[in-house]
Amino acid sequence: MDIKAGDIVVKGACPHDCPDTCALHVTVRDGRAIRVAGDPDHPTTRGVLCTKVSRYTERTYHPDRVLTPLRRIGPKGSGRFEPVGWDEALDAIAARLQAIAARDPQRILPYSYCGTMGWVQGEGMASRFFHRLGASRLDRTICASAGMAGLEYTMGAAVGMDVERFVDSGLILIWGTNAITSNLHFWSIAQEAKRRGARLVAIDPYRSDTAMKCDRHVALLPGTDAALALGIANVLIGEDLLDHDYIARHTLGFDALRARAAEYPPERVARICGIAADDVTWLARALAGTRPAAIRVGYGLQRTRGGANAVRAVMSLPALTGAWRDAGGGALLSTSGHFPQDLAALTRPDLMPGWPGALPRVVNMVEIGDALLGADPPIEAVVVYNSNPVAVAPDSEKVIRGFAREDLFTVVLEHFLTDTADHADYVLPATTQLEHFDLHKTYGHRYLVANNPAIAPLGQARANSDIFRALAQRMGFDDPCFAETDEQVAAAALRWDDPRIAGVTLGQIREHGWLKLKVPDAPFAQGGFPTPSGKCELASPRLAQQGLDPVPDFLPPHESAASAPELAARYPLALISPPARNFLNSTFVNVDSLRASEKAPGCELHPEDAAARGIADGDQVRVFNDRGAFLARARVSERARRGVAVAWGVWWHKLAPGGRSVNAVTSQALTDMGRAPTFYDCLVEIAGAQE
Ligand SMILES: Nc1nc2c(c(=O)[nH]1)N[C@H]1C(S)=C(S)[C@@H](COP(=O)(O)OP(=O)(O)OC[C@H]3O[C@@H](n4cnc5c(=O)[nH]c(N)nc54)[C@H](O)[C@@H]3O)O[C@H]1N2
Ligand SMILES: Nc1nc2c(c(=O)[nH]1)N[C@H]1C(S)=C(S)[C@@H](COP(=O)(O)OP(=O)(O)OC[C@H]3O[C@@H](n4cnc5c(=O)[nH]c(N)nc54)[C@H](O)[C@@H]3O)O[C@H]1N2
Ligand code: SF4
Ligand SMILES: [Mo]
Repeated sequence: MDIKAGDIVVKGACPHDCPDTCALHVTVRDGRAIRVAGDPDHPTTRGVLCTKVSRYTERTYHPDRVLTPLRRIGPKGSGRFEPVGWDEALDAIAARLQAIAARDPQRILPYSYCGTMGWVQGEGMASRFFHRLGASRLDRTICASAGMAGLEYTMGAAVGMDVERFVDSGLILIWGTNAITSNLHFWSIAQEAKRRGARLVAIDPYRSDTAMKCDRHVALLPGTDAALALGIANVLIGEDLLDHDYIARHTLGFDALRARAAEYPPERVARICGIAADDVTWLARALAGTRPAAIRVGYGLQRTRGGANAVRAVMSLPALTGAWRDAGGGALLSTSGHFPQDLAALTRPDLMPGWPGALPRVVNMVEIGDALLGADPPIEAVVVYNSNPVAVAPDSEKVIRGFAREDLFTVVLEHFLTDTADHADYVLPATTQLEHFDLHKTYGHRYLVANNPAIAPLGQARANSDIFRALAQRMGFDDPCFAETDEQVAAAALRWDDPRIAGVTLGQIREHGWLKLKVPDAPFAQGGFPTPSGKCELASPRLAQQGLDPVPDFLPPHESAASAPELAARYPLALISPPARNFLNSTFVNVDSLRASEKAPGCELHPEDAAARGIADGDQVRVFNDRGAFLARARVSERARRGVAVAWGVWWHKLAPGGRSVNAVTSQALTDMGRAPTFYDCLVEIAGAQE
C-alpha cells in the first residue's frame, strides 16, 4: 500500500502470546489504521509479520467488535445482551462485587491470561485491583508453568540462549515446537543457519510443517521426552562425550544424574519412546560432536504429566556437553527471566489483606471447571479479562456448566462475544493494541518493545487499565497506585537501575520502539547460573528439600497404554492438540479470512488407524472419551504416527460443528510440577459421524 502525504506511522508491539513479540509499524490515515507491518529495523521482526497479525486491522475493525457495555437479557450462554451506559454498568458491577466482598472477597475470582502480554493491559492495574479487593488469587498455569518449574530447578530462572545467535549453530534440535506456526522469526534464523551449513532435527510425535523441513525427524510418543533426554545422557556418559571441565566447574549433582541416566540405555528408551535405539545414539553423538550445538525447546513437550521433569532432563544436556561455552550453543525455552521486572511494584501484592502471611486462597486456572462447580467457599463472581476460558481451559463440559451457573456473577472484558463472553452478566468493551499504550517483555527474544496507541478507542471501548481504575474508584480504593497513568504503570514494571537497561528511559524506548537488554551473547560460558548454587543443577537441592526427586526422571503420561491399560482399551488413541497456524489460541477464530484458511476443525490420523475405523480422508468424525466429544474433519496421513491423533486448537465451541471443540475431551489433570495442564495427555477414540 502506498504511503500518502499526511499518513503517520506509529511504533507498536504485537500483543499476542507468541515468543516473537514483533515490533510493529502501524500506518494511520485520517485517524484510521490502514496497515500493520513489521518494523524492518527490528533485528528479529525484520519487517515480517505472520498472516494473522498482518490482518490485525481486519480484527480491529471487525463488524462484531463489542463497542458498548452490554448487559445480559437471555439465559447464560445464549449471548443475548442489551447495550447499557458505562456508568450504569460500572455502578452495578461495583455494587455486586462489594456485596460479595462483604461476605468474603475470596468468593470473587479474577480469570486472565495472555490475550495481551503487555504489562499495563495485562496484570498491572488489574492485579492491584484484585489484590486490594482480597479476591482469590488465580494460579496462572495454563501455558508454561511446568516448563518454568523445569527451568527454575535446573537453570535457576527462565533464561537461555539469545535467539539471534542460533544463526551460528551447527546443529539445532527443534524439540517440541512447530516453529513455522508458533515461532516464525526463530524459524527464519534457523533457515539462515541451515544455509550456513547447520543441521536441523525435529523431535515431535507429529511430522509438523517444521519437522517436514528438518534434516531429520524423531517421532517419539507424546510425553516420553524425559526418557529420550536421559537416554541421550546415557550415551554421552557411556561413550565419554562429556565436557568434564564444564561439568566440574559449573554443574551440581552430576553423579546423581549419571546414576539416573544409567537406567535409560538406548534400547529401553527406544521401547518407551517408540523410536529406534539408533536415534538416541545418533542424537547424543551429534550434540557432542557439533559446535556450536543448540536446542530450541518448545512448550509442546511439557503438556503431559511429566512435563517439568522432561524440561529438566532436556536442559541438562548442554551442561553435559559444555555447549553453553558458545554463543550459538546451549538451549532456549524462554527468555522471560532475563528481563529486570519489578513485579512487586507493578502488581502490588502488599495490598492484599493478610500480607505477607495469611494470603487469600489460590485457585488454579486449569481447574476452573471443578472450581466453579465445587470450590469451598464457593466462587460467586468471576471477572475475566485477556482470556477465553470456556474455549481454552481443559474439560469444557465442566467449564461450561460452571459458567452457566445462574447464581454466578460474571463480568467479561472483551473485544468480541467469545464463548466466555456469551456467559457474562456484563460484557465490557476493551480496546485493542492499536488503541492503547503498553510496554512488553517477551519469552522469545531479548528486546523490550513499546506499544504506542495508533488510533482512538473505537466506539466506547476502554483500556483494561482504565476499566480497573474506574472500578477501583467506585470501590473506594484510594491508594495512590490506582491513580497512576498507563505510563507510570509501565515504568513501575522495570528496575531502571538494573545494568541490563540502565541509562535508558521509557520515553526513549517509546520513541525508538524497542530496546535490547544488555545480556552477554553466551550468558553461561563461565557458568553463573541464577540458581542458589550458581551452577546448572542436574540434581536440585531445593527439590530434595521438598521431599521430591532431585534428579529428572521419566514419568509416564496419566493416560497411556502403559500407565492406564484399562482406559487405553476403551480409548486407544493419544490425542495432541497443538496450535493452528492461522489462530492464536482462540484468538482470530472469528476472523473470517483466517477461519477460511483453517477450513474446519481437523483431526489427523495414521492410515492404519483410520482404516481400522473405516474412516476415509475428509470424513466427518467424532472424537470422544468419558469427558466429552467434538466433531472434526478427518485427515488421513502418515504425518501422524500410529496411535497418535492430532487436532488443531483452539476453535470456539460455538463456531465448531456440533458446538464443541477440542477441549471437550482434555482433562484437568496436572503436571508433575508447576500445577500445569496436560492438554497433550489425553486418550480418545474416533469414529465416523453423520454429516
Ligand atoms: N500460530 C500460532 N502461534 C502460536 C500459538 C497459536 O495458537 N497459533 N500459540 C502461542 C502460545 S500460547 C504458545 S504457548 C506457543 C507454543 O509454541 P511452542 O512452544 O513453540 O510449541 P507449539 O508450536 O505449540 O508446538 C507444539 C509441538 O509439540 C508437539 N508435541 C506435542 N506433544 C509433544 C510431546 O509430548 N513431546 C514433543 N517433543 N512434542 C510434542 C506438537 O506436535 C507440536 O508440533 O505458541 C504461540 N504461538
Ligand atoms: N487443547 C488445547 N488447549 C489449549 C492449548 C493447546 O495447545 N491445546 N494451549 C493453551 C495455551 S498454551 C494457552 S496460553 C491458553 C491461552 O488461552 P487464552 O489466554 O485465553 O488466550 P486466547 O484464546 O488467545 O484468548 C485471549 C482473549 O483475550 C482477548 N483480549 C486480547 N487483548 C485484550 C485486551 O487488551 N483486553 C481484553 N479485555 N481482552 C483482550 C482476546 O479477544 C481473546 O478472546 O490456551 C490453552 N489451551
Ligand atoms: S503473533 Fe507472533 S509472529 Fe505474529 S506478529 Fe505477533 S509476535 Fe509476530
Ligand atoms: Mo501458551
